[in-house]
Amino acid sequence: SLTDDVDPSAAAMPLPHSDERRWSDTSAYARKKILQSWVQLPNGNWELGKILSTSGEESVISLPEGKVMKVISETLVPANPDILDGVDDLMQLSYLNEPSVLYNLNYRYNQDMIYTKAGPVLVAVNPFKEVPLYGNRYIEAYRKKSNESPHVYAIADTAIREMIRDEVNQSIIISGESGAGKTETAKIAMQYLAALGGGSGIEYEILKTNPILEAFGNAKTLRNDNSSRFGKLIEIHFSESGKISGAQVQTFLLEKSRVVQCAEGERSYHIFYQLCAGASPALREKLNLTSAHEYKYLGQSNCYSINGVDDAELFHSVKEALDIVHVSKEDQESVFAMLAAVLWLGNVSFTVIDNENHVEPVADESLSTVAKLIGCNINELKLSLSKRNMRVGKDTIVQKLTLPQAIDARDALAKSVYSCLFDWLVEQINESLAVGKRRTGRSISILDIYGFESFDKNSFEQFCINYANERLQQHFNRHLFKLEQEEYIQDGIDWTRVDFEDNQDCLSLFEKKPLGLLSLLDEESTFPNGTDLTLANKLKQHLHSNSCFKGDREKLFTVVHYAGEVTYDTTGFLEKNRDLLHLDSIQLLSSCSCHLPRAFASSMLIQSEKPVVGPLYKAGGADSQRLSVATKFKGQLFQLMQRLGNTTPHFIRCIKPNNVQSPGLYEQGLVLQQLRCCGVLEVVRISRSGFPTRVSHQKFARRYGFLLVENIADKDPLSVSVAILHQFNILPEMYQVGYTKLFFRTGQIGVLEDTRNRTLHGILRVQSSFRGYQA
Ligand code: AOV
Ligand code: MG
Repeated sequence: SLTDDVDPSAAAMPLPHSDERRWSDTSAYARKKILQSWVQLPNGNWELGKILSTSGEESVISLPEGKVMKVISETLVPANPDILDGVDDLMQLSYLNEPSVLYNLNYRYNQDMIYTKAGPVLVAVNPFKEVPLYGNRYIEAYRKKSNESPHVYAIADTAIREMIRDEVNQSIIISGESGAGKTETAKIAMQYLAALGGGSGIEYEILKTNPILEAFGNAKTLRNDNSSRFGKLIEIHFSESGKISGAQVQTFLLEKSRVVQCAEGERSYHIFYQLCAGASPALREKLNLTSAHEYKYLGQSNCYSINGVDDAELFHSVKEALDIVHVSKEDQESVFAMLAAVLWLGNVSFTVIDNENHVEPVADESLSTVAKLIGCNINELKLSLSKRNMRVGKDTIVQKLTLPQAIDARDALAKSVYSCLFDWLVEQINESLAVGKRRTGRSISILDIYGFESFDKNSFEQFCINYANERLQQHFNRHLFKLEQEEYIQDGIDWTRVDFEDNQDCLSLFEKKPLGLLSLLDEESTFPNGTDLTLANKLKQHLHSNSCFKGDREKLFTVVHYAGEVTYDTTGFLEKNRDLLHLDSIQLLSSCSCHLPRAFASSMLIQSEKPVVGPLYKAGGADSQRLSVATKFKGQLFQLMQRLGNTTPHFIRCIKPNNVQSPGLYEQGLVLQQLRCCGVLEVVRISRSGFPTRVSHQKFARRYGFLLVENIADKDPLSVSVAILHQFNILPEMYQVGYTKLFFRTGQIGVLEDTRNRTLHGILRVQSSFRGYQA
């Protein structure tokens, strides 16, 4: 049979060290006698072939459907025996190479087994359809460990157990490209945590934050019908008994620009369409609401609905969810009024009033409705959209606005109102979830940020999103490769280095001072005469020699990201980075009779460290202290990384098998590119030859010492540890003894834990029957 011919020692053999960036075990094994092999077809896909004969440098291969091909033997890549088809951990593959990994994931995917372990990392391939893997029956099975196949539930289960066992906060870090399934995965993890840690009812509230945040922070893009346009970290708090005691949501940089403009075929935030479709007649009347088609902000992208999505129905779920997180009916109505105000603002038009092309808003239904909805004087609204107060030295001068300036002022107001509304909602949610306020015990954080994006046209938003993904990728690298290897070396154990792709160079391109992308962007943002073109030129001038940077024509530049090259268009960069707060808008909002706009005005003032007056970025002006958007974001990301750095991370890598959001379609090239760029293959390699579980001698001796038959508990921890290893016949190749810690291969500690649990259980039973006897 085919399997007999495969070298059985292959799996256990350490991989040869090599400078090859990808797989090093292919050619070495290819020369051995193998019957089944991967052949790369001209279209780049791999196909399984049988080697019919080999002579000299060439082999003759038979492919499915009777094709026969002559190929250079060196290009063949060994295939695994059929018996390994669909293994649930890629570490179990005898031949670890790209086509085998691709095949294995595909094999499982075809049977709806979308989860596969890659050593310590869970790989999730997006099914783009409902798969029968979730719900109470499954949760129960994972809780009881009667189902051990890879799953988000299993990851969440490990996180809870390790949180309790090690008394360390945990994090579940989900990454992957846009549309790969991060947000769904985050919800699945939350579902499990809620089921296990539930009881108080707070878990129900936590789950209900999802429909709210998705309605207000997700939108249809060309990549994903439900694309998150903000980053989210939800920290779920547990009491000492392992029950959920509360939670806190932190969000990152919402894409504001979408409120006033989005690309053809995309949509603005879901909630706008939901409101237009689902509002009751009474609410419609109150908000003077019409259909989504009537609003200019929603009309420009020519896309109003999403296949298979009922916006009206979703509006009701959002209202229900708001009830559950204790947003009062009155507040909900105010929220909807703000949304309607934003929509109506988009319909405000302007008319020229003098021969210098100054404009003022047309006093029509849109203008009066906005004034009514936010509760302000219509004349003040009109003024704030036609004039701007500027401070020059000690004097205030009034500048009349031209049409582009007025449109800017109008859109800026709409964007601020929406983003303040989003932040306000997050605040309400947090107040509702902060049960008891007192934070005892431990937490599990789930991170779901917007995935890496590359469109035909990429702007400031993609620039920030992709920068965030670089940071996250480094966290992944650092944890799984660098720290791992450094720890082995520090503890003096045998270890051959595995090379991995470091993205430090790209991060430095962003972060280096003073000549990095962010610094140069900020510098140009403070120059009164800076334009998007001068920014592009400046970047090219200073960064042209950087290997991660490529200049391009006019306003374009390209960054070589870990996940691929992205060309950015600097159009709008400066404005979006400055994110001007117009004093007039803030004043207007603070004069409103409704409480929400007033709350927005004060939060806008708090956000800016200095009082906001006129254009903020006068050279040397007092207001240039205000942080730019990019710098603030960078600060948030650093904080995030620090927080995650204090947790035990569990990584989930979501993979998008096709670009058309379609079930059953598995494109090899697309999957391979994602596996490559996020280092999943190297993770398997390092884990297979590595020792992922490590315990200090003390801890090990303390935990398992009582299992020893021979009483040597008074000996030093190292001797106790070694005695335990011997008593349990742990094979020498399965562990290494370091100076301070013991290192184990995957799965080894499980054997010991089982014995420990069984023994403890036995002891408890003996004790309770003893008590029974006394009574
Ligand atoms: P993302 O979060 O990674 O993209 P989503 O989690 O929104 O991606 O997933 C995109 C779509 O894929 C979902 O709307 C579902 O239709 C489908 N999907 C994903 N995971 C599953 C699953 N486990 N079962 C069934 N369908 C699934 V972005 O937010 O764009 O980076 O910014
Ligand atoms: Mg998402």
